[in-house]
Amino acid sequence: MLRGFHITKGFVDFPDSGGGLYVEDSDATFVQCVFAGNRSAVMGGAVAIWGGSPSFVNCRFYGNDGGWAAGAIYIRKSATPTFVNCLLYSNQAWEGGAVAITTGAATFVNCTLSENAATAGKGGAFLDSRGEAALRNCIIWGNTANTNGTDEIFNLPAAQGSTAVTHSNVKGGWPGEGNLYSDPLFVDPATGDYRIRQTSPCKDKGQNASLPTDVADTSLDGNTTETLPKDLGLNARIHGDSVDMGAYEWHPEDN
Ligand SMILES: [Ca+2]
Ligand SMILES: [Ca+2]
Repeated sequence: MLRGFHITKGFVDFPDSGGGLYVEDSDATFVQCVFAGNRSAVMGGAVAIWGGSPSFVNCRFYGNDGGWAAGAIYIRKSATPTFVNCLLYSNQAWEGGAVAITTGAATFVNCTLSENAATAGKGGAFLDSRGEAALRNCIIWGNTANTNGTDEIFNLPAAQGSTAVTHSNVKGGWPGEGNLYSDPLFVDPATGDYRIRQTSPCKDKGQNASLPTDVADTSLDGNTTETLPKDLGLNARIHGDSVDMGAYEWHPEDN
């Protein structure tokens, strides 16, 4: 387990991928890590995941540039990574502004993806070509793509990429149980503050059953079998009636 690593300003040139980190057939867990300002000429500005089942918990990815595809995270070789309480913003690539999945099955729980950009093609936040992705309790809002109608999520239809979205807030809407299309009311995205305001429609609209166990021990109490107890800000993951959508739980002291 790697806790508290900051991986910044890495670069890989053609034909390599993963500007900050290349993870091959690994089940490593990355906790409270920051990936910022990394760059790839081809695929995966921050991280390339080739096989394996790595986990990223309470990690932030911003300002990464993937080159051709995957501004932050590139997934292939049937990898099955998991992302929990992660924030991905202001990443860019020609296609797949934050994430591109060639093959594999990625799971995102309580992640926030915003202001990512596909500068020359499709999928402002997600580009899923032949993989499967499950997005639960997520906020996917305000990403942009050069191709009309693919600002947030794009599945390559002919290749049967499939992104299953539930209990999430997606700008423009997306089919799936419990999904919303309503401004999440971030506190101050201009300064990277993607907490939600008291009046946010995302409050209490996640599904508690989607929360994983605390494998990364975000609470640092030695208990890794309890239900995820912390959010990205290390505040209680559930406040009020139910878990919120997104990486941060709303708390009265927030705003
Ligand atoms: Ca709540
Ligand atoms: Ca714990």
